[in-house]
Amino acid sequence: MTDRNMESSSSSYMGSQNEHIKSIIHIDVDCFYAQVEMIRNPELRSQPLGIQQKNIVVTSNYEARKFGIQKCMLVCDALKACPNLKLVNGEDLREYRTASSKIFMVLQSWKCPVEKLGLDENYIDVTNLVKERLKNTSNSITISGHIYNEPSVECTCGCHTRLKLASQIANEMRYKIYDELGFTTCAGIAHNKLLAKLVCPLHKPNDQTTIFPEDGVNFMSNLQSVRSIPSIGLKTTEALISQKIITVSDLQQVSMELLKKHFSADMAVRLKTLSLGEDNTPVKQTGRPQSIGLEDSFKTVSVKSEVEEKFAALLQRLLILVREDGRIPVSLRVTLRKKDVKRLSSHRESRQCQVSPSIFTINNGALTVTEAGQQKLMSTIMRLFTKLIDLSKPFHLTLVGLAFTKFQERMTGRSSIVNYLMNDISVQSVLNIQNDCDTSTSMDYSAVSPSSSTTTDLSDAEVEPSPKKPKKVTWIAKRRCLSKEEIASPSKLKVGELRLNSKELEKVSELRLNSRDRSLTPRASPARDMSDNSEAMKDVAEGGNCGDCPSYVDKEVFNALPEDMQHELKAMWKNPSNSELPRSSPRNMNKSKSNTLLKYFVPNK
Ligand code: DCP
Ligand code: MG
Ligand code: MG
Repeated sequence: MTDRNMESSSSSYMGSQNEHIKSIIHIDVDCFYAQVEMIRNPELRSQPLGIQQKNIVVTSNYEARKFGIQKCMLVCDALKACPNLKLVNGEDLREYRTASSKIFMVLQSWKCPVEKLGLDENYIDVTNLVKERLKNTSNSITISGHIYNEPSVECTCGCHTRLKLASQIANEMRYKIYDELGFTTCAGIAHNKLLAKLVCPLHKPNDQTTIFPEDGVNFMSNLQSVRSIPSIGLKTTEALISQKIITVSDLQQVSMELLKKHFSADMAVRLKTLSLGEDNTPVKQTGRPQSIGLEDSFKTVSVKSEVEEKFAALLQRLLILVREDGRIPVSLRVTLRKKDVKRLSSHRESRQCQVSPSIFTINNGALTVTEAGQQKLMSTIMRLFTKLIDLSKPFHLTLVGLAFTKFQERMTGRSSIVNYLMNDISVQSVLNIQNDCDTSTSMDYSAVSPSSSTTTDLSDAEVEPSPKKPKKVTWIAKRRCLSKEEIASPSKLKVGELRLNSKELEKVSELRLNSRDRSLTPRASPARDMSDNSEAMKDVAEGGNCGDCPSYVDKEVFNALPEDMQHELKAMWKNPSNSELPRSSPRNMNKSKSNTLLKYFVPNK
């Protein structure tokens, strides 16, 4: 490194207190697939074990690694190196996905942002937790695990203490994962994601390493290939190599001018800062996947019936994944990779469309699809397929893929307002999906109509107020405009049965406004938004404050209304002149403005 570069990088990591404010942990499971298999079958623990996918050993346990078995070794080579190698087929990823989710859940219990990276890695930003714990700690803090090269000069910003404390938290996390799930893991602890990930495997298996910021440059300079930097991919590596930038040390020393000649200015800066061990990307809390899909690749398929078989097999596997996920799919995407035999090239094409949530039913809490439902899905798939392929001409496919791309959350409570909201959301989302499909009359859009997208099968307590309109449509219509035409009989609206609460209703209004006004397809899970309403629910259940209500008012109905509506009504009752309604004569309400809330309180005849 040139003196100038060294100086600038040195000042950047020693100069500003904010530089090292974060405490990041990276956790990677040891020989992940192999551990899953060893936990399922403990007899495998004592023998060298390889996990096989097709003709490759994708990973092996540490016993096998003693024989030189490496990841992605050909099975034949692995067996040569270790004739006693026990091979387990690892092509079905379900158990690995389940284990991955469980590990993620354990890590979430610290209430810090957790970002999942692949199946066996997670970043955890423990910055705030460290700060909290520091407030309550007076003792000197010792490190847990290894330190990458204890630096002779200690940074003055306090990062050493914070990272030492983070190393103790990492140890707690690893212990809990082991204690609850049986997996050993490695951890890296640093002030940024880059260094945390890179030091994680330094003491494998089942151990952890902390690096202090001062050692970032030195650590990076020892990495042999620029490809070792996580965010540098194959193409960037090739571009760097073409400029004779091979090691990370080369990248540290190369001038910005040269980098900017071959990369965008942003990219050049990013490459340079990464090479110096700097990285300010945040740990982004991982949510649930936006799509769940599977693909199958093969040499060539040119017959429709074979394609159908492939899709049927994929669908079976996909339905298992969806059941594990628990959300209800509302959109399905079909992907094909077409081979152009003349040009010796291939390309991917996709089509997606709406699927009716009513295809999915809940049986003993588990998402299921009946035979008839599966047939419906298959005919949707094949219809999309024929949109992508002109069957009057020969075709050659090398891949088929299926994915569910939009979801509803499952309802948690009986008669939750979420049911109503969900339906509405699915209707909204269709509008976007329609743009993806190039047809306007297909059966896939049948779910567009509100009535066909009811989710009576999602809740055992949904009550239809009218055979013509699902209750939620009626209710939302009332909430929106309360016109006479739309509300044929307000008295029949049994609000109490909906067990609404103010928070839910506010959320509905907000969400509806958002989705309508901004034309958004709601991606965020509404059920998650509403999952913390137990307190408000309790308020409603314990019976509200209808003391001031006129006698004709159904208290149950009143208490079930959102607070703002309750206030509005009370104000009207207090001051009838404002509402143009006599407090004591409910019958006269029919003469009132069509949009008044008091219409809800016309007693049943
Ligand atoms: N994997 C895969 N194909 C690869 C690399 C890995 O299918 N080319 C799978 C198998 C691994 C899992 O991903 O078990 C996690 O990958 P890791 O690189 O973390 O490897 P391991 O966890 O197996 O081993 P280590 O102890 O080195 O982390
Ligand atoms: Mg691993
Ligand atoms: Mg890994």
